[in-house]
Amino acid sequence: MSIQTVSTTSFPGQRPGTSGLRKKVTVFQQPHYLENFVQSVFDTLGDCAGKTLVLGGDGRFHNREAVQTILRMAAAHGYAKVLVGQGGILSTPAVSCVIRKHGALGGIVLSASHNPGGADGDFGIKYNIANGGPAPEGVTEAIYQRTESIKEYRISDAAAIDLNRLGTSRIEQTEIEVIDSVADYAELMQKLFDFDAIRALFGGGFRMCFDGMHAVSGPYAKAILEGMLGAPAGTVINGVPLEDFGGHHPDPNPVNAAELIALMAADDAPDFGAASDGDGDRNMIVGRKFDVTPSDSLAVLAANATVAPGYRAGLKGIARSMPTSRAADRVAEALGIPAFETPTGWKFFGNLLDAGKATLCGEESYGTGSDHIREKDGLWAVLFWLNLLAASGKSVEQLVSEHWARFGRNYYSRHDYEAVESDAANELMASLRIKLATLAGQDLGNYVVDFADDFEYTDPVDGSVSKQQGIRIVMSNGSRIVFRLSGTGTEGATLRVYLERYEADPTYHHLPTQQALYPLILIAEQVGGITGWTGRAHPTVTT
Ligand code: VG1
Ligand code: CO
Repeated sequence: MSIQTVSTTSFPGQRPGTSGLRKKVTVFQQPHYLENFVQSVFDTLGDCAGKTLVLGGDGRFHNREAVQTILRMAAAHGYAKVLVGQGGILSTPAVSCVIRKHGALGGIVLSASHNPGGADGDFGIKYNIANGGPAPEGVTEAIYQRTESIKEYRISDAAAIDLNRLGTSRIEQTEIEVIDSVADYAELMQKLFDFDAIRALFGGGFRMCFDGMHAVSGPYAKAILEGMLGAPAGTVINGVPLEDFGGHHPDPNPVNAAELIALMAADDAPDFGAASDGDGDRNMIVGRKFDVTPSDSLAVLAANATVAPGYRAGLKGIARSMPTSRAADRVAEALGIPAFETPTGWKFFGNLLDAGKATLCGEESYGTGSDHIREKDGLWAVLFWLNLLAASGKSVEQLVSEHWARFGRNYYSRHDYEAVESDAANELMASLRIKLATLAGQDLGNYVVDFADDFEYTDPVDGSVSKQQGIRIVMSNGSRIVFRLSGTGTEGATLRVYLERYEADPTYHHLPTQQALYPLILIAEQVGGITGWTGRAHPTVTT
């Protein structure tokens, strides 16, 4: 076996988006495409000699081939060790956990998360740094610059490693250790939550359904829920990861997790339902005939955090992405702790968590997490809810309704217009930007605009500035409309319109969400000219 230097030319458009580089599988299958990006990562990192790399993916189509390629490239770059998940499988939160536990220099996650998989689906790659979190913008930008001028990459010509067998082997001088995909992660969860209380809950006949959506979290959920916590066999459905996720979007929202939603709406529904996404970092929480919005989930967990042993000392602060509802801010205020508002994408939470400024973080896109790792964490959120249900003896609906009664309710919905024409989407945003200066003080429907801007974030730890992170129109009563273009899609553009209305009065806490937001929906259409630009009368997905 020997190390080869291979000539290559750059591919356009290898700039990571909200969460890594995502393209069609067919794009990644082009010779040198993956190698160019990985070489650019290694070049950006500099000397990897003596260091450890963590490697794994969500098991989607092309995962195993990509793992073998990256192992041979890591060996050519002198890594002392690569920890790779068995079968090439590691969830995003597990990668973060393993990086931290083993003091690795970083890790590579192979996933396009909630995007569909299979030969015609999407593939993706993301680099995480030594704190276990997604590389910050400075690093992803440097990687991108490198991909633009790349001329060669280095790779060992060694034979493929057996990824199914646990244990150690070598490529060149590099030790390759195939690790149990679940063990380190499960050990961490045990430290954070009251497993005895949750075991007792299941022992008392509590019923749950966890929908793995044929994605990566199935094995984790089975090992922890059915294995360690004694939930009955069959609690986890769609628990075997498939290369095409059974043909579905592995995206845990009421539209894509329709099977779980239907189950939870039945008269004999289980007490608790949950689902996770392609790479295991998202979570959806469902009660009996009752869906919980991710923004509310964050707020409820924050308000009750001290029930879990890992959070008994209380929270240092709460961070949410800008489009996420402000329900969590009200909890932070009541607790007398700081609330942070960051751009979309988990990479913006890393500095706050490292600096001890925030303990819990969340995004409206079914992402919740804490300082236990540096990624959002689907199963963690599910275990947190289980801990809360066990400690309180209340139902999901009761917990959320009582939360609203105490803090008020932030009605919330996201309207997505998927695969619209990119130019039209950009023009819609540009035309909104032109209007920004004159919106403040204007009457829109029954609302008066308090302020309107293009969200800009200055990181309170390193001072880095991120501009144009979403257009927000904030009304004088706190209601908001936010317009943003997605940074994770692979086809055209996706326009996201986020709608939020605060309601203090419990008499009005049980309206249908779309009805409660209807006046804001009309204003969003009027101000944004959505139908005119996109040609769509309705969103493709409403969550
Ligand atoms: C979406 C979500 C964002 C999330 C990102 C990655 O990004 O809105 O909140 O962090 O996906 O999630 P965008 O740019 O498409 O709006 V995941 O589960 O793909 O790692
Ligand atoms: Co994900």
